[in-house]
Amino acid sequence: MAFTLPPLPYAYDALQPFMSKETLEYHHDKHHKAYVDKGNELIAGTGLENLSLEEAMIAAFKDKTKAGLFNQLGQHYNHNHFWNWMKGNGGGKNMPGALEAKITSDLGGYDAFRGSFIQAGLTQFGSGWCWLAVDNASGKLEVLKTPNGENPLVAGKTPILGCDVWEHSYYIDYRNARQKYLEAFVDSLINWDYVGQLFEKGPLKIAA
Ligand code: MN3
Repeated sequence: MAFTLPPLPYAYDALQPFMSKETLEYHHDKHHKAYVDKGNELIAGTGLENLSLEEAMIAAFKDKTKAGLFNQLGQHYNHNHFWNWMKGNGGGKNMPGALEAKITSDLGGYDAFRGSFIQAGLTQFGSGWCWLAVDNASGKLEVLKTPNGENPLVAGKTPILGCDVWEHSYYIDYRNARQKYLEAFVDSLINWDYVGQLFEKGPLKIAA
């Protein structure tokens, strides 16, 4: 079953002024589409074609000869969620109560989360992502960063929020000011309802 590019869950201008229509047109229509197309091309003939996206991604991660495929599938997975991790009039502390309580108990509260999430994104050298994830073994929330197309699933953690810190995500709107982009993401864009839904679903354990 071929992977497909999902439509954006909102209008291209819905995240302005924090993320422009131009950024979303390039990022969704060109970059994400390229991951889907290249992923479909590279998965052909590997025997992984009939797995779910998550299963195929983990299998490709474990096979070092499939690093190219892994990065495409990882980026497809990451971007599928990334569009939903944002909304107009989002961000700030307006989140579901159970999630807020968990952030307080595991991370020391919203301000500590905000600081460490932005710091993780800022200190990811080169392209990658910063994350809020649940460790499947301990059940605790963690803030972490990953390079390129990687994500917390490959380390036995369930991502519930992620921010793309590849330059294509912010260069049109913020030029090289990654910190300003990360601050805008946290303060004005996070769709906490979607983060809360993933939190309530609990650990995602992929058999592979
Ligand atoms: Mn991207």
